This record gives sequence, C-alpha cells and structure tokens, in this order.
Amino acid sequence: MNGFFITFEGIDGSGKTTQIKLLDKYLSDRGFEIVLTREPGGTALGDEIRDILLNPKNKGMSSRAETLLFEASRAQLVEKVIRPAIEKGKIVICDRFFDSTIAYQGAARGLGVKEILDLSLWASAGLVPDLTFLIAINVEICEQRMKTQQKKPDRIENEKNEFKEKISRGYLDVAEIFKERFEIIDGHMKIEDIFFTIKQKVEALLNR
Ligand code: T5A
Repeated sequence: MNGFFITFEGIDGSGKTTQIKLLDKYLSDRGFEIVLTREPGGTALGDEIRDILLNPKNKGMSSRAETLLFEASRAQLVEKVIRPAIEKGKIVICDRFFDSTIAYQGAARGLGVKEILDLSLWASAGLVPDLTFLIAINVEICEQRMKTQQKKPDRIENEKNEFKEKISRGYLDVAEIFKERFEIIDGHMKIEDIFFTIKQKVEALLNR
C-alpha cells in the first residue's frame, strides 16, 4: 500500500518547521513510519545545491538559473527519497515542495505560474503532494520573528518585503489551482491552535 505525501508551505518564518516537528512526533507516537525532509536539500547532492542557492555571496544569480537549481534538487529528492518512501507505505513530510517554486520564482520573480508548474511537474516526474498546508501570515510579523531568532538572513531572506508580498499572493493563486489538496491556515494563531487544525486534516487524509 502506498503511503502519503504531505507538504508545508509559507513565506520564510511562517512557522512551517515548528508545525512539522509537532506532526512528526504526533504521527511517530501513533506508530506511523515518517520520513522528514526539506527543499532545497534532503540528499547529498541537494544539500550542495542548497548551499549555492542560499549563500548571500551568489547575489547576482539569474532567476532562471535559480529555478533550475531548485528543480535539480527536487528531481534528486523525489527519485532517491520521496517516491521510494511513499512506495514503502511511509508518510513523507516535506518542508516546501514545488508550490514554493511557483510562488517564489513563478509569481514573485515573474517567471510565470504556468511555466514553472510545467517545469516542476517534469522535475518531480509528475509527483504531486496528497495534502499541502499553506501557513498564511503577515510579512512584517515574520520579519519580527526572524529578528528574534538572530539567524543571519540567507540570500532569499535578504529580499525586500515587496518581494515577500508577491510570494504571499502567488501562494494564494497556487492554492486556488490546487483547491483539493490545499489547506490554508491562519499563521497568526497560537502554535497549538494551528497544530490542532493540522492534526484534524491529517487524520481526515489517513482515514480516506
Ligand atoms: N525557495 C525554496 C524558493 O525560492 N524556491 C523553492 O522552490 C524552494 C523550495 C529556503 C529558501 O528557499 C526559498 C524559500 C526560502 O527563502 P529555508 O532555510 O528552508 O530556506 O527557510 P524557510 O523554509 O523559510 O524556513 P524558516 O526556518 O526560516 O521558517 P519556518 O520553518 O517557516 O518557521 P519556523 O517554524 O522556524 O518559525 C520561525 C520562528 O517563529 C516562531 C518559532 O518559534 C521560530 O522562532 N513561531 C511562532 N511564534 C508565534 N506564533 C506561532 N504560531 C509561531 N510559529 C512559529
């Protein structure tokens, strides 16, 4: 029996990692086999690509080169990690997937939603998540959260708020295209309230 593929999306600092950790613990405690992964990265090759993509020294990277690097990392991750795990009946939870490329590169960089969707489906060999949580949140609130984390911003986090507003709008467009698998969650809620909603939606998926 095939497993499930669950992804988390949102602007930087929206709270994805926090919720993924809670979901991992919740499902592991119930005896499910979980594979946690992230994009870009998740494989040896993907981690090298991640370093190139996020390094602030690569400031002048062209949007098309950037997109192809994200897709290369994804192609490797799908073939080597995600698809084999799903085929073994595991639950794969991925921090970002191709909806990020559609929102960041397709919408915010202006490369086109349709073009990036087609390219992403080629890179993922047609793999689409079963369930995607979009944590929707105000850009300024995320900025504040990132500041309190005292983490050095990476190349993409260095972008202006205007860019992040475009990403947020891009995400809503993707969610409209893939209504059946998207769950939009209000990221301004308390961590435990967000998780309560996530838990309910995941239970519904597992009982399908
Ligand atoms: N990218 C990625 C693209 O441009 N195209 C692509 O195709 C792909 C795949 C990846 C970057 O690459 C871009 C997007 C990104 O810019 P990353 O390091 O993986 O970079 O960055 P993020 O995915 O953005 O991860 P972050 O760790 O920065 O953010 P998270 O995971 O969304 O947020 P999290 O959970 O770490 O929370 C941030 C802070 O907020 C607090 C947490 O405790 C933490 O301090 N918090 C809350 N506080 C109050 N209320 C809540 N509900 C809270 N939830 C969390």
